[in-house]
This record gives sequence, C-alpha cells and structure tokens, in this order.
Amino acid sequence: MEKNFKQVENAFRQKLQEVSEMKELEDIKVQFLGKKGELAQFMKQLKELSNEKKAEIGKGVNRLKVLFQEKIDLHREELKQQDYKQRMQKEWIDVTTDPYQTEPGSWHPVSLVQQKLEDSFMAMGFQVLDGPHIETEYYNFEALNIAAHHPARDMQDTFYFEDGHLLRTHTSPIQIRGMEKLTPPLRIVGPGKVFRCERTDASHDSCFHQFEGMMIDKDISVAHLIYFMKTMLGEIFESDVEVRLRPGYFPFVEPGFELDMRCLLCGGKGCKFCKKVGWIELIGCGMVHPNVLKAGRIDPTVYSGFAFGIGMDRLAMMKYDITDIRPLHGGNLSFTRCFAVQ
Ligand code: FA5
Repeated sequence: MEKNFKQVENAFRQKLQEVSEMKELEDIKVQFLGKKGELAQFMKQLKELSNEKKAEIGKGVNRLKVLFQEKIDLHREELKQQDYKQRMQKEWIDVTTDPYQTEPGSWHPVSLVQQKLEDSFMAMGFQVLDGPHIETEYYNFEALNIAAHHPARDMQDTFYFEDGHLLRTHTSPIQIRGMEKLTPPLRIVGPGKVFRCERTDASHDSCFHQFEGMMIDKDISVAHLIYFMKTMLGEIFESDVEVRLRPGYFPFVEPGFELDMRCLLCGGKGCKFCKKVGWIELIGCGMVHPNVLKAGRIDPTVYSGFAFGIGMDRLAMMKYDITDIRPLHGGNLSFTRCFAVQ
C-alpha cells in the first residue's frame, strides 16, 4: 500500500511540473483531490480492511491531501505572478505621466551647440568619437604627459573612486583612445560631460561639457589650428567673432594656447560673466606634445598635430545670451524650452 502512495505522489509531482496554465492546475486538483480522484480511491477500500490498516491508510491519505493542497496553492501563486509579469510587460503604462501633456520636448542649448559643432567638423573631414565618463588615471593624466606628482593635477582636481578610477576632468582622454584606435593621418572630435571638484560661479560648474578635437598629419602647424578654430566659431555664431590667442600651459601640448573670445554678453565692456575683462576663455589648444603622440603609438619624428578642448557650456551661453552657467544644469524645463526654436 505504501508503494501505491509513493506512486500516486510521484505521478502528482510529475504532472504538477508540466502545468503552465491555471486550467491545467484545476484539472490536476480534480484528478488527485476530487471526489472520484486518486486519494478517494484509497478511501473506498477502507471498509474491507482491519482497523490497523484503516488507520495506516487514513494517515497516508491525510498526509498526501495536505501535501497536494500545499503544492497546488504554491503553484497557483507562481502562475499568478507569471501572468502578472507578462501583463505588466504587455500593458505597461507610466502612471506618473501627465495624460494631458501636449507640449513637445526640446533640445538643450548645449546639445544644440554640440550638434552644430559636430556638423561643422564632420563637414571638414573629422569623425566623432566617444569616451567613458569614468576614466583611469592613465588616460586622464599620465598618457597626457601629466605624471602623478605634476602640479597640473591640482588644476583639474576631481572625484576619485576607491578602486583608483576617477571622473574625467576633460575630454582629452578621447585623444589617446582615438590615437590607439586609428592610424594617422587622423581628424577626430569627441564631445561629452566632464567633472571637476571646484566651486561654482557664473562661468564655472563642477559638471560641464567639453568638445575635444585633434588633427594629426605630416607638417601640421599653428596656422592650421587657427584656421579650424576661426571657421568653427564663424559657423556657430554665423558671423565673424573677435578672438585672441595667448600663451596657455597644458602639459599635453607645446606650444599651448588659450583662445579667448570677445564677450558677446557685454560687447567687451566687462560684465559678471567675463569677470569685467571683456574676454571669455573658451578653448584650450596647442600643438600635440611628442610624449602624447608616443602614448598614442604615433611617431613624433614623422607626424605632428594640433589639439583643442572647447567649453561647450560657455559657447552656448555666448550664442544664446545666457549670463549664468548654473540654470543650464538646473533641469528647469521652462528655461530650456526657451531655446526650442533656435
Ligand atoms: C582643458 O580641459 C584641456 N583639456 C583643453 C585642451 C585640449 C588644451 C587639447 C590643449 C589641447 P581647460 O581646463 O582650460 O583645458 O578647459 C577647457 C575649456 O573648458 C575652458 O576654456 C572653458 O571654456 C571650459 N571650462 C573649464 N573649466 C570650466 C568650468 N568649471 N565650468 C565650465 N566650463 C569650464
């Protein structure tokens, strides 16, 4: 008799495993626990048996009844959960969405400037590359000729992870990644977010956007650099803009320059944004240092090149007459929507 209990239990477990729908589960319940089901068959034999056997079978039937009921209930819950998940995937709705919202989205001013820059440089034969926000010290500093104890690291303090990674302080690591991937002659640009641990004011934020560029070929000079910068600014502002080049120090270029633009917000008279000097520091640039070419596996005795890093937020501010950088990153839609039609 014990063997029969075992057989019924095994048959039940086997069938239950194959159940994938509620209807099949109800059928199994009827087959095993129903009035004419498997367990009821045992009960039918009772009257022909001794008291001792009756007790044994009654115990066995009760054990299976409880077990089957438990397993069926559990399986029913699992099927309900599965069904719920499937329905959620099919019938997904965002209950936080405003159902009456009819206003279209709009591009952020920095995105508008980025698109213009990409179009302008692509038309001049540059390809657009991307790079990670979380960088290694090697790509952000060392490969760019900024050794561990170089004072230039202080100029670009950042946020470090416990494993030694950091939030990139500029888009210049894209230069190294680009040189590793491509062979010269090459023309690349790389836009993106950068991060610095510094105080904010009207023209500085701790998270802002840069647009990196690099051109490597034979016989590249400062004249090429100036040509591309002027062409790019002319396209962004759709007019001639006044720029000045002054010496600037970046360990990854030699010579290095700061390209300033006449402040369009005050016409050069001096304001809060240009800190009363009439000029805005917009672009860091220069001729790529031989050590950087070597880090990019390019022979500096054969090739030379220029590189630049544009502050896209400041460019957007100039273009759209925005006098403070902070609202650019404030997430206020009524502010960013002002630029929708530009
Ligand atoms: C750099 O980041 C260099 N990597 C640029 C470069 C690339 C030089 C290639 C030479 C060759 P700098 O720290 O000056 O340089 O930043 C470049 C531009 O980013 C600045 O001219 C400015 O427009 C913008 N910028 C810098 N700091 C901030 C800030 N805190 N908030 C907003 N814009 C900033």
